[in-house]
Amino acid sequence: MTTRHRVLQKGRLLPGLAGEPDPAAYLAAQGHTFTGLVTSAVFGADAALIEALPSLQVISSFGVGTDSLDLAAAARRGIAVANTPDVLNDCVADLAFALMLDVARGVSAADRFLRRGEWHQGRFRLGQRVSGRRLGIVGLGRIGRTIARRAAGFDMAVRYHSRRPVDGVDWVHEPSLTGLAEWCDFLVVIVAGGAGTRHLIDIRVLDALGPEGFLINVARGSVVDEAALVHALQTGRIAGAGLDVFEAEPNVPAGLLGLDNVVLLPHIASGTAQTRGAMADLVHENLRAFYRDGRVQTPAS
Ligand code: NAP
Ligand code: 8YV
Repeated sequence: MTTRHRVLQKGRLLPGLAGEPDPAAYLAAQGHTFTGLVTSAVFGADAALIEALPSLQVISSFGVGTDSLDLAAAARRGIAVANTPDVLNDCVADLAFALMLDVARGVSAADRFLRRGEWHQGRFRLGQRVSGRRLGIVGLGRIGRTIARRAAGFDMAVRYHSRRPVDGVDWVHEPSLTGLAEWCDFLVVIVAGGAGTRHLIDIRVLDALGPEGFLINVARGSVVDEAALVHALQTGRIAGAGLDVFEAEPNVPAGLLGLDNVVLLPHIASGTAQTRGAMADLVHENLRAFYRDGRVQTPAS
């Protein structure tokens, strides 16, 4: 006999909880009927939602970041939690390089210059070289290592900072984050978000990066002290920034919008048809594995 499972989608992957006119009333009436929850790194699953689903057994999240999932609340109830690691490494790493090249060479700024007709009045300003420069990576996890491998193709010297040196890699571990920022030309942030990394990139790190250094953030907005960053960019304390993520998405500080030394993207690092398709497949596979074997394929930790 086959068992039917009811799976609630937190966000609008297909019509889901977000499409309900009164989500709270819907959960009060129907919450007990769901054994699974599909959500995403952006939509998350907080303790209140988990509590509103008393029969919940499995959460399958679209995305690798777990900062928006209350893992402790899920663990207390013995709920299995899955995310989608690895399948997005390449596209996130590609976008880190897109931001590096764009902000240093002024790709978006030059495009705006041309469209404004300013080429008729003179040449676009000189950019900064990317290849052959120094790349500092904050967080040498799955995506950080993929970024480091890409750097070989650009003849870049690579060092990284994480709480512990990573076994089996040749890149130099820098135990001090400000030391890494002082050393590098491009500081790429790709650590996990959440309380443990909140404002890891603060004014001290930005000052260590200095007026010739570029900050790239493809991790989480919470990792960077955004007010300090805006000030550093406005006053030339760093050269520029490429940002895919912000502290209060989709709100972007007004102070950034008028600056030509920043490239601003709406959280698109994993956003290719191929990668989002692979992430969706893994969300589905995690649910199937759980309902079939009682275990998800890629548990979130
Ligand atoms: P991962 O394999 O878990 O790597 C995370 C790295 O962060 C680890 O190397 C860890 O090393 C380091 N880290 C954690 N806390 C740290 C701290 N306090 N100081 C320094 N390093 C710290 O994760 P991943 O798959 O590479 O993904 C990384 C993050 O990227 C995700 O959590 C997500 O938030 C973000 N992301 C963003 C997008 C986007 O669309 N922009 C897409 C995918 C992922 P130690 O534990 O040794 O310190
Ligand atoms: C996605 C992400 O943008 O994987 C993550 O942690 O932030 C991104 O891949 C997100 O999951 C899509 O909702």
